Amino acid sequence: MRAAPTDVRPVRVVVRPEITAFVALGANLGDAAQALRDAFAALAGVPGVRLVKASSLYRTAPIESNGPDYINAVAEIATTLTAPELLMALQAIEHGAGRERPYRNAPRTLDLDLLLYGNASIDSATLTVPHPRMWERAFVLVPLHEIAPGLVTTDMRKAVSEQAIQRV
Ligand code: A4P
Ligand code: MG
Repeated sequence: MRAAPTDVRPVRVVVRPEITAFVALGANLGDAAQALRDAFAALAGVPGVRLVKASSLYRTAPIESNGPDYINAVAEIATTLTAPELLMALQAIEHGAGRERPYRNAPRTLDLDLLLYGNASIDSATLTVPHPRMWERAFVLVPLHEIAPGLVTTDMRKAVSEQAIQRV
């Protein structure tokens, strides 16, 4: 008979609840549509992230930016990551897609912005959630409405109806 173990300590396993979050995807350099498809796959591959819904891809005119038209989309995810951990994961995916930041709103190979993280309000040096400009932009509101219609009212969509956007 084996001796009973004398030094067994309880292990505390912390299971974090899943939070629903929304991520905006945008690109206007190189093969932007392919960059967004790859980004959806990369998001789905992040440990602690589950891709719940992917919007269609949309071709959009640059807003306060220059260069070619953008391709934009929105993802709904369920995640056990904290918001800062999620931001780091998004930035790692951007980096992997060759993102450079020569100046503000410069054309980009891939931009991933955290729009909403549960119902959290975050205002730190590196992260503002909800994303402060999301409600002014058709390139966010139209794909967000496609996958989460309850979050975007008709009035919100009317307010951005002058901005050119077309489903790819
Ligand atoms: N940061 C703070 N809050 C967040 C957040 N919620 N999500 C900080 C992501 N990042 C956040 O971001 C700069 C810093 O913002 C990060 O270091 C992070 O700590 P960035 O990605 O380097 O720069 P950015 O994306 O150029 O800045 P920003 O302010 O997010 O730009 P906007 O206002 O989102 O505008 N027109 C079309 N048609 N489609 C577009 O996708 N995008 C922009 C970018 C402009 N015009 C566009 C589009
Ligand atoms: Mg960004």
